[in-house]
Amino acid sequence: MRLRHFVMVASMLLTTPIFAQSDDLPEDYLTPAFHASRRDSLRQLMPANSVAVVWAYPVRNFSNDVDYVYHQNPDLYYFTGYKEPHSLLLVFKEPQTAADGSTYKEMLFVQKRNAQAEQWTGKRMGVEGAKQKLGLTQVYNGEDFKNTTIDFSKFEKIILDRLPTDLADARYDNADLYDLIKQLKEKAQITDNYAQDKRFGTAEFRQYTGQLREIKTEEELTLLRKAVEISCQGQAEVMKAVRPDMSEREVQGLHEFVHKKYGAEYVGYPSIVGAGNNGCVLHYTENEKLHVANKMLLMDVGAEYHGYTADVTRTVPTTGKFTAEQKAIYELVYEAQEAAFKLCKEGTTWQELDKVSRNIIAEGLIKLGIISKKEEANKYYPHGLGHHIGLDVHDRSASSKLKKNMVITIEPGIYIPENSPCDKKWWAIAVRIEDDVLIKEKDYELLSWAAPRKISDIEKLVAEKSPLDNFILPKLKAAKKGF
Ligand SMILES: [Mn+2]
Repeated sequence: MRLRHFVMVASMLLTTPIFAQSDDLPEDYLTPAFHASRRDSLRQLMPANSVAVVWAYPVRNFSNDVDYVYHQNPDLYYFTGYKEPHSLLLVFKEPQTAADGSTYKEMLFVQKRNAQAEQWTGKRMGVEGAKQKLGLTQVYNGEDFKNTTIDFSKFEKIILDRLPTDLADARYDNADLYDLIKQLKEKAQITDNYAQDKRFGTAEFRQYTGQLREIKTEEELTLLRKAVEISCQGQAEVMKAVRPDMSEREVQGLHEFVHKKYGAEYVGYPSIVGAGNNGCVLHYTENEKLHVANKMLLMDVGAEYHGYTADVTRTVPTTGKFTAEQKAIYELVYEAQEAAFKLCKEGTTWQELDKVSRNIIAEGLIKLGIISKKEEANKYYPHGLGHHIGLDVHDRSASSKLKKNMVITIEPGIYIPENSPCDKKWWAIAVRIEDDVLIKEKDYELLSWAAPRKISDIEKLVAEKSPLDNFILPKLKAAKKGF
C-alpha cells in the first residue's frame, strides 16, 4: 500500500506540472460551513412560524439567442454558494417534518442535469453536486417544486424579496425561474398587492439580509481584501502605462486585463474611465473618447473576486504632472477624504462622515473663488460620501452607525463641468478619490493601500515604466481613421 502510494506520488511529481489540481480550478471559495452559518443566522432573525424564500436572478438576453454572462443573485449566493440560474431556496424557522417522518429546515431547488443543455451552456452542478459541494442536504430538481406538499398557508410570515415581474417562460423548460415563481405564487397565495400584505415580509427580507451582510466574516474579508488589492494593482499598473494617446476604452481594458490576470471573474460594476469633462459624469461608462490627451483621467474600476467586489477610484494627470488648478482641486478632495478617514470607527454615523467631508470641500471651493456660499458646494459635489461594499458594489446594510467588520467606501469628489459659472481655468476638472475601508472598533484599516493616492506618489508612478509600454499591436489594415 505504502509502496504503491509512493510510486504514484513519485510518478505524479515527474509528470505533473505544479499547477495541476484535479480540475485546475480555484479552491478559495466560501466554504459550505460559511453558507450554513449564514442560513442559521438568518433563521435566528426570523420570527416564529416563518419561511424565507430566495430565488436566483433571471437570465438576461444580450442579443438574439445569446444571453448576458450570468450573475447570481448575491443573496442566494450568500446563503448557498450556488451560482446557477433557475433555482430557489427555502429557509424554515422551525424544522419541518416530511411524509416519512424525517425533518428538514431548508430546501434548495436547482437546475436539473441535462447532457444536451450542458454541451451548450456548460456543466451543471445538479442535485448530487449541490449536496456534495455546497453541503446542503435537502436539494431537489426545480421540476420537483410543484409537487412539494409544503403548506404555505400555515406560516404566519413569508419573508421574500420583491418578485421579478418581467420573466419570460422558456418553452423548452418546465422548471425555469418563470415556472418556479408562478408555482410559488400559487402555493403561497401571493396576490398582486402582496407588498402591502403583512403576511409577506418584503421589508423584513431587506432588513435581515442587510443586518447579516453589512458585517463581514473573516472568510468574506479574505475575498474582499483580494478583490480590493487586485483592483489597486490595476490602478497602479495603469498609472505606469497610461499615455495621452491612449483611448478611454484602452485604459479600461488595461484595468480589466490586470483583474483577469489575478483571477477576478468580473468587474463589480461597469468600469468608469473618463478623461477631462467626461469625469464629471458620475457613472460614465461609454468610455468612448479616442484620446485621453493631457487631461485628468478619472478611473472608477472594481474587480469582483468570487462574488465580492472592490470599488476604487483614482484620478491622475495623464502627463504625469498635475497643473496648479488640478492640484488645488485634488488636494481639497484628498483633505476631505483624510478627515473622513479619521472618523472611521465604531459608532460614527454616515451623517457625521458626510458633514465633515462636505464642509471641507465647501470651504475650500469658497477659498478658491469657485463658489461664494457653502450651499453651492453640492453643485460640484453632488453625491454621498460612501456606501457599503461586499457582494453588491452598493452592498446591503441596515444600520445607521458604523460597526466593526463593516467595509465601506470613502469617496469625496469635485466635478466642474465645462461652462460652469466659475473661472474657465477650472472647467473640465473632475476628481474623485475612492478608497475601501474596514471598520474596526477604535479606528480603521485602509484596504486599498496598494493604489497610491498622494500627489507625489502618483506623479512618481506615472513616470515609471510599465511592461505594457512594449505591448504594441500592428496597425489594423481595415482602419481608415483614428489609430
Ligand atoms: Mn463607490
